Amino acid sequence: MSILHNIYFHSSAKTLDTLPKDGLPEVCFVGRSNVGKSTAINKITNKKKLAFSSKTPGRTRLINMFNIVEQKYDKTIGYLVDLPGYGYANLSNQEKIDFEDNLPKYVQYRKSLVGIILLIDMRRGITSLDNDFLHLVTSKPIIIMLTKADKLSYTERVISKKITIEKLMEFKNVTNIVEFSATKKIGISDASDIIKKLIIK
Ligand SMILES: Nc1nc2c(ncn2[C@@H]2O[C@H](COP(=O)(O)OP(=O)(O)OP(=O)(O)O)[C@@H](O)[C@H]2O)c(=O)[nH]1
Ligand SMILES: [Mg+2]
Repeated sequence: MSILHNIYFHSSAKTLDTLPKDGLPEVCFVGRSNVGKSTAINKITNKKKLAFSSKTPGRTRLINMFNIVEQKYDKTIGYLVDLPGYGYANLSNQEKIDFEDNLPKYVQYRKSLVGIILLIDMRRGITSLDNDFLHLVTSKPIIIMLTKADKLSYTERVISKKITIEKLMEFKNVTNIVEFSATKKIGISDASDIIKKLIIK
């Protein structure tokens, strides 16, 4: 069994000061609203409803932490973190302020953040918000997960991946690009291996 399967809901935070103390390594999932962050967490951890996903954008509103437990010693060894998506228009003003303030701070200053999974809808490619995000975070490893690969034909996937790779050349901290499909189970083990290596250094 993958160590990422032994995972539990730990806590939800609205603001950064209510997150658990900086400590054990954590890997977060970021990207546009509806891109598939919560779904990817469920697939990678082999759970149905660990993170809540939804057809409607804006499902995840809080910073949700899930703790990975090392079975032998029954000890938490790290966290996966599900974040609200960016680009969701229907947030209240306060939520917008909270999020626009929190996300940059979290990804730039959270010391225990050892890696960022940036999810990009393979049909859309890198959007301007994704581009802004990539320019913001230059000091942490970023893994690109190209989601909803099942919605494209083989040829479309090849083209989309090629364009994305070209656009990512300038970002030296992008370490991997993984095609992913929750429905067709593409890329789950590749993504899991990368995350495991980040958590267990
Ligand atoms: N076809 C297909 N649908 C997917 C895939 N991944 C996610 N979805 C669907 O996309 C929708 C959004 O998924 P979520 O996981 O809730 O997206 P999210 O990025 O967490 O969204 P927010 O919490 O709003 O930021 C749901 O209807 C999922 O079932 C995939 O790989 N293929
Ligand atoms: Mg979500």
